[in-house]
Amino acid sequence: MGINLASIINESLAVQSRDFLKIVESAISLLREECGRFRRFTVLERLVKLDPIGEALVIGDLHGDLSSLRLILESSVFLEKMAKNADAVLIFLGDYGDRGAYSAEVYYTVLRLKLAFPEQIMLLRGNHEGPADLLASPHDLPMQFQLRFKEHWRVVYSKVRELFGYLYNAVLVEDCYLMVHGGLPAGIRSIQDLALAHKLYSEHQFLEDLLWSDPVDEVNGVLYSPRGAGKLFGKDVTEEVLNKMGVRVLIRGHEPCQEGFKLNHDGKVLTLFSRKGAPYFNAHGAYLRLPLSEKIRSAQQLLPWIHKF
Ligand SMILES: [Mn+2]
Repeated sequence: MGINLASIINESLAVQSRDFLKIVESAISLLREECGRFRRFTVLERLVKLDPIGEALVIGDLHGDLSSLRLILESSVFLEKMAKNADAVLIFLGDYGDRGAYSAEVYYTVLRLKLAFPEQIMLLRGNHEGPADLLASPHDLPMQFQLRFKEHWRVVYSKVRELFGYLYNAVLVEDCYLMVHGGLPAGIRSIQDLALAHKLYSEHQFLEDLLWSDPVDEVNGVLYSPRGAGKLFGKDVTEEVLNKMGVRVLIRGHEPCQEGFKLNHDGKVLTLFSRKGAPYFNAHGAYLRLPLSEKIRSAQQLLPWIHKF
């Protein structure tokens, strides 16, 4: 028995506030209880430590682009693989809503999938899912919900805002990868800091940097970010943080790329952007099919597993 993506997407297009709310509430309960050891991963606060076994499909920013989400899941035939194989996991790098017209539908579809495959899906937190004083702007989710759910939009929106607090700060695959939405905080001390970034939030900028920062080449240290939050971080920061976390490559989303992906810091950083269309002008979106047991030393070696569309 598999899962029918087409019918979930049809549900997402027709869903009314009551059923939407139920899905968000169920996802919150699930994520709230998600701690300790699962079949293929360990959850430590808001960090997932994923076993280096099997395969991961990694999807970057979606920003309300339901048709790219559909295309990725259909062309990869990955849900079918997940139904047959518990070692197949699906990782979203965050930024599900805002910008694109189908934010509610993307949230609905992603959360329905999480509920269908609780132990095979990891949902990272993006800067569009940040805490109240660190939320991306323009944040048009409330407007989209007003159009979509009419007088019920406030209760739906506040439940989705509650959900944001349960999304993950990072996914770590020992010896190989760190996955976050934005970037690396200079000065982060330990894996514990990654796991607790949302709670250390008032004392440290770790969460802000994880959600907002961008890598820049030919620079050392950190620079002011034109985004107004997070920083631009250099190769030395990447090397230091990756060493401290015991991994080789950072996989992150957050930045639109013309080809759907890009490399920085001599192959230590891979960016994936998985949506197309206005207001961005990237020619392609991309996703990654990651063989988790391969001992990858550089993102250059991941190029054969990147799929452009
Ligand atoms: Mn972002």
